[in-house]
Amino acid sequence: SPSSPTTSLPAPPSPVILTQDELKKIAAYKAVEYVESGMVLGLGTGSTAKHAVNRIGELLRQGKLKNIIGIPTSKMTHEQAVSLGIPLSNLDSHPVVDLAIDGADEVDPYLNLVKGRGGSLLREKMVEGACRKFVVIVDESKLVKHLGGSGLAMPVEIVPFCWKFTAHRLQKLFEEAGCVAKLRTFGENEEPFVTDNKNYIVDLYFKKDIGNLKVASDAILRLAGVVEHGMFLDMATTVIVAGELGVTVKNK
Ligand code: ABF
Repeated sequence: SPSSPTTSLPAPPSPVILTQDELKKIAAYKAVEYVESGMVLGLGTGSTAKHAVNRIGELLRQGKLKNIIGIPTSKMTHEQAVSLGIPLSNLDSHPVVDLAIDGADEVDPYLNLVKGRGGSLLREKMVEGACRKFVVIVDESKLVKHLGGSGLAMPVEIVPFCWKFTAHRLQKLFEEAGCVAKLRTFGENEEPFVTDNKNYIVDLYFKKDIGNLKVASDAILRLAGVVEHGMFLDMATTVIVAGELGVTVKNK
């Protein structure tokens, strides 16, 4: 009988658990579907964008994409694109970019972003600010309610000259939000991390909500010594989120 303890039923399919890197790749491949032959393309930086750049290289090699011109957002992506044979240019020669694809560290419900934990925020902001369409690719761990509210770094690129002074002023600016400003370092000797533009990065950590993002952005940019910050407000036109339950495409 069906209730007999000896009845053996086929085992249910075991759920496929995707790694974070597999989710990043899924989002990246989906974004590359927006790429058309002849486009000037902003090429992002980071472990998610890397998959998109690889895919573009692959489609070029297969002849499925033609006449692409890439504008890399970092020296690292420049090297990756060169190794894949993607023809490259820059904003001086191609000031209008058709489409940029890049990762992000945080995405809020209005598609505002925090970027720059990878250290490339200045070139990313220049390239992505010049594009007609900016597609952001993330796994679902990057979704937040409020930018800077995740207890993780809000990066600010500053000039090395008197960096302690600038870091202190940044911290003071957000005193009410319990801000702590830390110079980004690397290695055992805690050498300052130096960006592609030979600047430093100060990471801001907040204990409380920083309030109106536009106001915060303007206040940071008004400080002499600041080059750029990692809030990308109202820039993304599409965000592709890969999660365990599938891919979601959010449009502005
Ligand atoms: C870059 O890569 C950044 O602006 C952001 O800091 C980072 C996201 O990294 P990952 O895709 O490796 O999580 O786009």
